[in-house]
Amino acid sequence: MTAIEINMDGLVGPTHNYSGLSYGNVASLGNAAASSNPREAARQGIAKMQRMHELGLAQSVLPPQDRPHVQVLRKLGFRGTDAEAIAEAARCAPRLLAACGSASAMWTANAATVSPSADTADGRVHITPANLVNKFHRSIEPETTRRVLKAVFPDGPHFAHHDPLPAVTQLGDEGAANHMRLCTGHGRPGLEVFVHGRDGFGVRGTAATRFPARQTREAGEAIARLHRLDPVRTLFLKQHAGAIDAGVFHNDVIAVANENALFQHEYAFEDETVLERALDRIFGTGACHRIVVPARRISLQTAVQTYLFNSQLITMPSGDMTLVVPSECMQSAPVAEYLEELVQWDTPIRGLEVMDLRQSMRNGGGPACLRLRVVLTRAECSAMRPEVMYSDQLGQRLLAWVDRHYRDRLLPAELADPALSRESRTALDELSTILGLGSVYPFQLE
Ligand code: SUG
Repeated sequence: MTAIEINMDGLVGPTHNYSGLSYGNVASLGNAAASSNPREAARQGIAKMQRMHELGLAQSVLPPQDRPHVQVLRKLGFRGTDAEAIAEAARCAPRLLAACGSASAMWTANAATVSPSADTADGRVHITPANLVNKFHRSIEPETTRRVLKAVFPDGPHFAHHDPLPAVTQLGDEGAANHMRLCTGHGRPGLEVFVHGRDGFGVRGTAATRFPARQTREAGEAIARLHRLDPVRTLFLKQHAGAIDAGVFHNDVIAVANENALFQHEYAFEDETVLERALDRIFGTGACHRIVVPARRISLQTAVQTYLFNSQLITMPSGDMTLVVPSECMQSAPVAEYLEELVQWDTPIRGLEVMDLRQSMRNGGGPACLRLRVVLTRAECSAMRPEVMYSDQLGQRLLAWVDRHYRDRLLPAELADPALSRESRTALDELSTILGLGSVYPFQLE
């Protein structure tokens, strides 16, 4: 069966700000309290979508979520009108307001895990929104994510939607950021690799001591069962503890796979041999290209600073692969030199694209964080909501929409401004019509 990969990028939301909410994410901590520019952030994201579209790739858009999340503030005891609940939270619990105000849903690599129909026993695309329990500000995303994904991919003969896993730390799930798929063509059965930082139950845990490991082995195992994956073509790999302590809070900060290529750091995984053996067994020796960057060329610290491995690895219409890197990579001499050599070597990676995503990068979100990959056959493509597919025309509409509704400066303290919530809701109401999604936000459903 032939199939294509669609990159679904999250639009940056109107409350994009730097609140230092993600312990273990070096950029988020380092930029805490800095001033952000939501308009520029959204424009940078749209520029990436436009470039992918120009390169001939299938690109689509996922909407931001409504923030501050007033319904969650109410669950935490803040009362009165929306403006009163926000004002009370700002006064007595500003950290809770910051968490409820984060635009973190833009990193759609964490929205869900998606298994293509070629890998599942019932021949449907299986989708499980991530519970994101490790960080409170992210744990409030799955409900709306689920509604949006159901609006885009209607439940039925083509798509199977699952509930997020139970929201407990033993089943911590961060979605596709810890999921890789290797295959010899998007439409052929692949090897699905679930990467975890720790065991949820039992004593094995993780050896990482500085930063928390977000994803558990049990979460990956549950998703593999729900998605009805073939156990022979499913692998559970443990992250290298040293990488987590260096700030690799998701596997996609240290490895990226596309079709038969895997680009990774030497210290991405605890045990390389199990991966090597699985690739040889399933695809035949040498069919998959594993490009392993040694620490003596690029240290873990430089990998985290530049987000080299949070690049998107894409197959171009020509069949060659291109690495879409954040501009920070070109500002680091060892990384820029490595990339210059890489495209000359005999690997599938032949081209480079450099993206300026600095607004998102300052919160630890690079090119790969901003997109959820969905592999679909032609029939599955026709069953999805067409309005979310990116086109030049949609890009122009989105830019005009951003310019109309977004601020060009935001400090975390300004999340207390009740006007921000009103502006955001007006913008999102309009966007849900542009994207043909119907009512997906709590404020539209009340
Ligand atoms: O979960 N940052 C996000 C970045 C997610 C990146 N995604 C992937 N690697 N796939 C996180 O840590 C920071 C928000 C703040 O501090 O205001 C934040 O949530």
